[in-house]
Amino acid sequence: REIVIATRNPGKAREFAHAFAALEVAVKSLLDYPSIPDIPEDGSTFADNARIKAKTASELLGVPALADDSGLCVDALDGAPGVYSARYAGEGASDADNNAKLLAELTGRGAETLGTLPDGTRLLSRGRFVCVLALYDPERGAFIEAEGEVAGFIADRPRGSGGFGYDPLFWLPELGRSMAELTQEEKRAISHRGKALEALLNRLRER
Ligand code: ITT
Repeated sequence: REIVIATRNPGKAREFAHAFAALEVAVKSLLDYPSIPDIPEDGSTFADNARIKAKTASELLGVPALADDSGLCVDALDGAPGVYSARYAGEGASDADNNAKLLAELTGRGAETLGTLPDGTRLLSRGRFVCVLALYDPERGAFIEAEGEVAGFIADRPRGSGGFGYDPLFWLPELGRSMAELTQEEKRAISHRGKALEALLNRLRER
């Protein structure tokens, strides 16, 4: 069995490959299909963008496709970067650029410190990661969707080298670690993506 994930984000592709390993499903991503053009994400919600990516990839490849649209919503920034998380510092921005932009925005707004960790790290805002998954089945012409979220704090300096994106700045108070300090298993158990995938698999089992 094989599933195509409609993503070119290597961090996401890695997490899906890990999650599906136990199910003995071979995972491909758009990184395996370089001839497929970049899919314009012009939706205004995570769900819109997930549907656009899943349906477009599915129609181009002629197989079911699963898309993940996700992002970081920061309270002190009124929910930004949200659906713009991947291109917060501009089109084609690196994770490092986006993290630098996030800290600059938070310090620029003079966000008050919500807490200080023993090593001096300051917690600048509450925030949450959101993930919407859309699986498009070309035979039925229908979507199956699921959503997951995880709440935490934005720290004023990075910690850890795992994960991707904003993980080094995302502090999980219950675990006393940043998202980038978790193993793949630990991240899957608590993350927005892990929860959304769990919900999606439950929905598929119900059918
Ligand atoms: P695809 O559209 O090809 O899947 P993308 O990176 O452009 O890749 P999104 O539009 O969904 O995907 O943007 C998601 C961004 O949100 C991602 O680039 C990160 O900056 C951030 N993000 C999402 N999930 C994350 C996670 O688990 N850890 C850290 N940052 C995450």
